[in-house]
Amino acid sequence: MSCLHPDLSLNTLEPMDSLVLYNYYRSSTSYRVRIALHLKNLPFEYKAVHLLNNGGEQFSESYLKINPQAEVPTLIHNQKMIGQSMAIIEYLDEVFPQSPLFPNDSYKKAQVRQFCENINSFIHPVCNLKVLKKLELDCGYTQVQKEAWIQHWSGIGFNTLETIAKQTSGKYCFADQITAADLFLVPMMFSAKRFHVNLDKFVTLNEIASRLQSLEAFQKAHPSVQPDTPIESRPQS
Ligand SMILES: N[C@@H](CCC(=O)N[C@@H](CS)C(=O)NCC(=O)O)C(=O)O
Repeated sequence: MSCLHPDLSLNTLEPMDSLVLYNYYRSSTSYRVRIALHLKNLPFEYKAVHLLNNGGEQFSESYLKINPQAEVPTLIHNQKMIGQSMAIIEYLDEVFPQSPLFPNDSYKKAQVRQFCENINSFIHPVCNLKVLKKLELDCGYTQVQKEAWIQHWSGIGFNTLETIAKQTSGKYCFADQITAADLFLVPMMFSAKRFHVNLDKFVTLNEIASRLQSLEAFQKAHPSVQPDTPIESRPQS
């Protein structure tokens, strides 16, 4: 592991054909990309960006040159930098077509994107660290109030996902093919549980998630086993 220091130099970019992922162990958007990389069997260098240490390493001058939005993940492939997990996943899928993450059929592909966007544009943003910080600093929200906020918005979002998945799922979100929808679902459920969102009533989503979590790529990408996972968040032996 190379842990990112606020003074990270851009001169440390990797040689051609290497993949470098700037990410954080429990970031759900990072987790999505890690699953894609493992499903496609692509080795990558793990660069940890600690979202809390030193005021948040995502705000360091050197990281902002990589990702001006001050967010993880960022993928670097052949010195090309890509932010936004959806853009990264689509890029990986085009450049490394093994284990495709989107159906060929245009309508089915749109349905998978629709599912992903329900997470990417609706559930995830309201749970994001910077939104929670703002609620705390400007509105005096306590941890309990922040969780109530997340539970409210996530509840609406997961209801939509459950309704869709009831119609489209087989073993996974869309029939029996692992798609980007599955890569977005499992990390979002992981994050929701961190904030004590009760997901019990989403029976279809839970069944899909438990099938996915038994797969090696999902296990390797899990936040509990990353190089920067703190000891207290690792599995107890
Ligand atoms: N839509 C973006 C969201 C990225 C994002 O919000 N990442 C979070 C971690 S999950 C982050 O870096 N937050 C930093 C902050 O809020 O300061 C993506 O899919 O990549």
